Amino acid sequence: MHFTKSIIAASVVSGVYAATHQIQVGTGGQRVFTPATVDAAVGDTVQFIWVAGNHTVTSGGGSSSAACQPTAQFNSGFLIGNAGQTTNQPTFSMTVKTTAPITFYCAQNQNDHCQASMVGAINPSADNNNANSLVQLQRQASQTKVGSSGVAKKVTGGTVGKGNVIKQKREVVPSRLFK
Ligand SMILES: [Cu+2]
Repeated sequence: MHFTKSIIAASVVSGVYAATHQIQVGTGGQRVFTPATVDAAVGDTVQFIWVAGNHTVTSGGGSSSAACQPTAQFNSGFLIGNAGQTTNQPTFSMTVKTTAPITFYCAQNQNDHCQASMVGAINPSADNNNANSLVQLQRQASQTKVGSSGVAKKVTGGTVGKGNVIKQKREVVPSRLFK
């Protein structure tokens, strides 16, 4: 007896709908990105919005030597969020071009933002032992010397603008594993 199995391949149409993921910078006046990680598809936009304080979002991290040091991928430069304001706040928007982890940190050396684990990732590794997981990014950053965060000079890899805060469904302040 023969059974014929027909396999119907479902094709996923990509690029039809591009989402925008918003990450708050400095929520509650704290040294945090909220959420610290997002999962994004190629073509999606990640918009960082400054809600309080003087911060950067700068590409870097992924190993002990790369923690709190800039790579050429992207950099917002220093922008200042006005605490308590939900409209017309500074933004840095970038288009996601890969599903590989994209890691970043805040280069503010006053009060040691990166060393306080102000780091994050787009499409981080879910494996907590992987260098591109949030846990390891925070660990790497917390172990770097205070005052040693690399400050990138040029704004690159995205666009600085103004925007409105989108209310977040999930927790507002992430739990901190280090510091
Ligand atoms: Cu900061």
